Amino acid sequence: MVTSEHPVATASQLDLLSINTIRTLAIDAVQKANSGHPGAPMGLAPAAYCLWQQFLRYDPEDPTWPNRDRFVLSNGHASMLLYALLYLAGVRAVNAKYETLDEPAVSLDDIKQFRQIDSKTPGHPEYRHTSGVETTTGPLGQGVGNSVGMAIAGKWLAARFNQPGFELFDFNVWAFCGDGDLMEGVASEAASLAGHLKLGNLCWIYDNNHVTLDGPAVWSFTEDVAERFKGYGWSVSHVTDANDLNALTNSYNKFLDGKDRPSLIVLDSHIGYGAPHKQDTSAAHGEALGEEEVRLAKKFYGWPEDAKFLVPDGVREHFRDGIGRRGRDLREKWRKRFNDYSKAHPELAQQLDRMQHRELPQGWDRNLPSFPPDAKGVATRESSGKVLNALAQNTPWIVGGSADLDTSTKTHLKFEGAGEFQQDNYGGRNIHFGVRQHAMGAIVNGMTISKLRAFGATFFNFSDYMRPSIRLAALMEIPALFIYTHDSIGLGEDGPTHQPIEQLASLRAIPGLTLLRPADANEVVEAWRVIMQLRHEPAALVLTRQAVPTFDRSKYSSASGVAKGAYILADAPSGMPDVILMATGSEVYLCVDAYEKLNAEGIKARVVSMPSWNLFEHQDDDYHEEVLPFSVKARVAVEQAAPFGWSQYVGPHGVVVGMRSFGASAPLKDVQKKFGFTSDQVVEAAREAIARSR
Ligand SMILES: Cc1ncc(C[n+]2csc(CCOP(=O)(O)OP(=O)(O)O)c2C)c(N)n1
Ligand SMILES: [Mg+2]
Repeated sequence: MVTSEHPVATASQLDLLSINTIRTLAIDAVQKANSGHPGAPMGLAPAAYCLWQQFLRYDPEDPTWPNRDRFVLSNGHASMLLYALLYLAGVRAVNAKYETLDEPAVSLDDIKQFRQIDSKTPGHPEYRHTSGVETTTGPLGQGVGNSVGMAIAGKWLAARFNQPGFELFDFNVWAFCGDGDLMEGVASEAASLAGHLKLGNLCWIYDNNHVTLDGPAVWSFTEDVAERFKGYGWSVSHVTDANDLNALTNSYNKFLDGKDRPSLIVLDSHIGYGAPHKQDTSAAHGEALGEEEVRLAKKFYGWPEDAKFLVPDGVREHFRDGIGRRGRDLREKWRKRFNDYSKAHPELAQQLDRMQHRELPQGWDRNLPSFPPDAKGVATRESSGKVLNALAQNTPWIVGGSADLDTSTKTHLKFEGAGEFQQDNYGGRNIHFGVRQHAMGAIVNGMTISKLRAFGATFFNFSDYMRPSIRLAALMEIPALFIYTHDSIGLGEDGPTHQPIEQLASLRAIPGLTLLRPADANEVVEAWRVIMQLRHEPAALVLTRQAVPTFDRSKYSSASGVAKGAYILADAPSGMPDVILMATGSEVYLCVDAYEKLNAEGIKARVVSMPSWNLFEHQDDDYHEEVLPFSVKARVAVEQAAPFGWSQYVGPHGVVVGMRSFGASAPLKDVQKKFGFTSDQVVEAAREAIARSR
């Protein structure tokens, strides 16, 4: 057997055989697909093998065991590393009901189908698509961001559920990352918060291989990463040879011995072969090696040069005896402990069970406020804060916070015992994310994956700062919750830097994201009802800074229509309307005012409140026809935002009263007048639409 120039001195033959199996599976899969990144899996195989085989507390037979260690591959382009591990460790598949199946998460055939349509082995690891993948990675920096959320969740779960004699939660979160991850701002934000919170259950393993896609990392990345992380309050250790299993073992042990702060292990490695003189460029540049290079690589590893997808006898058994046996023992002990716990603490055990299945506790909607008609009304951020506080008392695993805007977003949980999540109070329900929107998004995702109902809040305009994480929440089909206040030019004096324009259109374009912009306090209640019952979709709740009237629901229809995304709020006294006025959020009352004025003039109008386009799209054709009859061509849409997208509802004769420019800094009334958001303007638009449709 040939070893590298930096021989794995203490490696047993089986260790090396296993490591090279991971490497050659990655090489062969990428070569067959003629696409992908073989270099990172080749370089990282020893570190990953050592972690999985010796340290990871993970039972391949039960991949959703709540106290399993989490393994995050933040450098998702190294996906074949993860697929090889899932296959070799024999991780089983889990179905949509969270039932473990008698089939592998990834088979050898799946590996042969790397990057092919409908395979279990897509280009980058996808949560929910492939069992055992703890989070979707690929957009660099997100995975390590998620890992901080998982570590927060681990601390929170321990604080809430561990009882004397019952240590239910003590899992660790291990994340692999590369230069790209550590260059991304989201990783820095997340690391800064993790250091502040002293998350000692978190370990990042940094593949310091000195290259990125374009070439040497020094072209753009020369800072002292170790010093930077020390500055964040992390413990930093160094492994100077990524093939040295002893050194790897020591560094992992050092992390486990520490635990008073997060750990960064800087792993000096060589992309590709794993040996300095053999650093090949193609692997570093994210391409298949090519047939000739594949043969050379195999020769270098002492592998049969013509063998493809070779898994030598004994390798899978070796994993079974290592991670498999250790994981099963730990998990069986835990299950037994949980059984006893269920008897001693039945209520807590039931809560855990519900959480794990993304179910709500009984009485989750107890004591929700309802709001009497009020012409002056209340800002939807205010009513939402009341509803959130009621809901969070009923559902103990609602945990979240804002990016330093609690007093503005009204998302602080104020009831007795809610508490602040801090390094000395990991049971707190209020998380202070600091001014770190992007990390907040990634962290909320990580907490949500860990089965908390996590939320993050900021001004709507700053949703731009976290869009990549919102998008991933939608892709992962997780019920992460994003609360956005100050939702339009209606915020007034802060001006155009803070006034969202295109954000509604932009978030509506994300597939699977449920966006709700309620019109009044009672719509807020209904919006929250919808949100709480989401299990596999993220939600964005978009709220006003300014007061909006609370509609008289004895005069207009019930707010329960929110669940259908759009509903007739006020209708023409008899028969078909001459014109339909549609709006969301704070513009609905302008339509109601206009409706009354038009009625007085004998023009039959209908008002459609449309808090959620995508919920409306989920309704059937009959409902669409009921709310927006095809025959009514005169239609007006009113929204203090870019008109982009409204044409699908107003049609060719319709008029959109929207924003065609950025806003302006001025008191609310002046801004609304300047940009034409008055009920008289809506009446004008209605006349125009009627004229156009004739
Ligand atoms: C946010 C983001 N930007 C760009 C890319 C494209 N990309 C994939 S790998 C890579 C290079 C990353 O370098 P490094 O993390 O050092 O990985 P290595 O090549 O060393 O495995 C880039 C730019 C990406 N996946 N995500
Ligand atoms: Mg690199």
